[in-house]
Amino acid sequence: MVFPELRSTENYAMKNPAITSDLSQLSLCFFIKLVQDQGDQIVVSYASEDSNDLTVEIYPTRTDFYVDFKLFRFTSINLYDDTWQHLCLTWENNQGVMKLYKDGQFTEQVTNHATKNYTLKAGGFLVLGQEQDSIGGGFDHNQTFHGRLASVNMWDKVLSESDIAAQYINCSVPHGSVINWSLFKNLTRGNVAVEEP
Ligand SMILES: [Ca+2]
Repeated sequence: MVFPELRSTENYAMKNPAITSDLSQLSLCFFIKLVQDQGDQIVVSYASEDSNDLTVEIYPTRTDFYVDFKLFRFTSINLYDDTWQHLCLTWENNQGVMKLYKDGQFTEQVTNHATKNYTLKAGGFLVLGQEQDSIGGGFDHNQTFHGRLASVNMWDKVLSESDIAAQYINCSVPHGSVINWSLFKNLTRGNVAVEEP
């Protein structure tokens, strides 16, 4: 899926409702290819009536994930190298721990105790390529994604490192139990292009 260089709030993919039951843990995985760019880019945002439940925001020198507006900041990876890279994040609400895996390998973990016992609410909007200031809208030109995405999938559990490594090594990704990439091909808007592999 190709998000064009010319930033526009018209370019995105959206699924609603995206999650059918509340989540106390999750894994979100995708392949991403980025060229050098200024500022921040939103890869994924999930918003329900209660909150901006999940946001993935990439900056040139860091990658920020939010659960319920609570920040998990990762500084160990640089994604702006114009190659395909595989990212997985896992989060659970027992300890509020998020783990990041890059190219199938565990990379870094961050704990935010403020997310303990939080659950992502079902029935919200999941958007690829834009950040939602309101549910399903309120997009900001400056937070638009520019790059390529593939195999965006989400599960309602914390995947093991070996599960994640297999996704990367095999390049064949099982369908996510919560978000299934194959459905997104028909949910693009604007000038987002779908390329068959
Ligand atoms: Ca915003």
